[in-house]
Amino acid sequence: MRKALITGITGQDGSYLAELLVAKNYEVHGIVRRSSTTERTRIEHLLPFHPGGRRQVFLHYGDLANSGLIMQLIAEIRPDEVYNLGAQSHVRISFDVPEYSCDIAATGTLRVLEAIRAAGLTKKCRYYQASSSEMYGKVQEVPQTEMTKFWPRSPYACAKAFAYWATVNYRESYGMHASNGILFNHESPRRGETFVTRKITRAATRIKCGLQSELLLGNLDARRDWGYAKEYVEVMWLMLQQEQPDDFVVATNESNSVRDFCAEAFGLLGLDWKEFVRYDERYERPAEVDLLLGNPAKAKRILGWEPKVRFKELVKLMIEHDLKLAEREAELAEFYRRTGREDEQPN
Ligand code: NAP
Ligand code: G4F
Repeated sequence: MRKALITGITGQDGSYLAELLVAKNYEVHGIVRRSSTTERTRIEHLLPFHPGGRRQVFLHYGDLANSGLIMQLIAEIRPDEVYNLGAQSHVRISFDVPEYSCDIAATGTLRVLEAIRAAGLTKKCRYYQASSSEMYGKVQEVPQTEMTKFWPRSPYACAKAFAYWATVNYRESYGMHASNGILFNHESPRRGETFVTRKITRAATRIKCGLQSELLLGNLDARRDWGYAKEYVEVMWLMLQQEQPDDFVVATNESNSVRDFCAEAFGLLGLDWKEFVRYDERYERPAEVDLLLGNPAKAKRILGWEPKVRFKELVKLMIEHDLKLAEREAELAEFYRRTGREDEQPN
């Protein structure tokens, strides 16, 4: 049984990747942070205590800020594959907490790479780095490929550029099988609710169910290459199965604006987005990434991977999921209203 270690296992991508590796019969280890709630909604169904869960998934307390623990865990687990997905991954928030964002995404990456080296695993352990299209920032060519120059526009993107080059450096210096997946935006019903796509699908469906009256957004002109997260984690695994480590753009080669996303999402519910969306400058960023469009030709040629779920289908699957969620919320709110117990309604 091959062993994989995932940092960021509780996140959107970590949860899909854990599912994929469990299905491939890996022993999956994940690093989790202590928090005041023990809810791990995205991965609960995979844990041993869950009916139908597996004894294949093991969680360990740790933090990418804590090099001693990272070293200890990697030395103990001796994984065949490490997927480094942990990060403060919100670009807007990285302007508020720049030092922390860089500590986790940049130095955290170095901590993991060093831990693999210190454990004497450079020849045994394969490494995947969650690099980001945000590194292209003020884009120097359209579409972006593996050869396009980076021009990062946020503390998050600067940190990811460092992590990208650290990964290349460990490959070149120590012969490690270390690869970068330069993933363009990928979304799903598991996407965090403050990223723009999920913010829109949650709001549109809650508005449809009478739970919310408006949606506050920042820049509607920004264009992103949005794909489906569940498909994107397959590439992470494929990259580590290659004989040679390498870096790959993972994208759909289709770009839409935030405005397009609003129109599609509200339209699916029979609503006109212009009636509900209001501008709020708090959601603007000090420096914006205006346009991302990725060319995944190399991933297709070498890994045989290409995206299947396109923009409209992605919006639809997120809307369908969030509509069920909003309908349940509306039923619950109605129950508490009917029974005169509004104050007791759980958050
Ligand atoms: P996400 O949902 O925000 O998940 C981030 C994960 O990192 C969570 O499990 C989080 O744990 C963990 N984490 C945060 N700080 C940590 C720390 N100090 N120590 C250990 N773990 C920590 O992000 P995602 O969308 O799944 O993305 C996964 C990775 O791909 C990230 O590195 C992201 O930057 C990168 N990426 C994402 C996209 C995208 O479009 N989704 C595109 C390109 C690259 P908690 O649950 O405890 O917060
Ligand atoms: O959904 P977003 O917050 O994603 P962003 O900044 O592109 O970052 C995501 O994708 C990256 C890959 O390129 C990842 F590396 C990163 O970890 C993350 O997963 O914002 C998308 C666009 C931006 O241009 C933003 O200015 O939407 C615009 N936007 C407009 N109003 C908004 C809002 N973004 C958010 N989060 N909230 C708004 O109200």
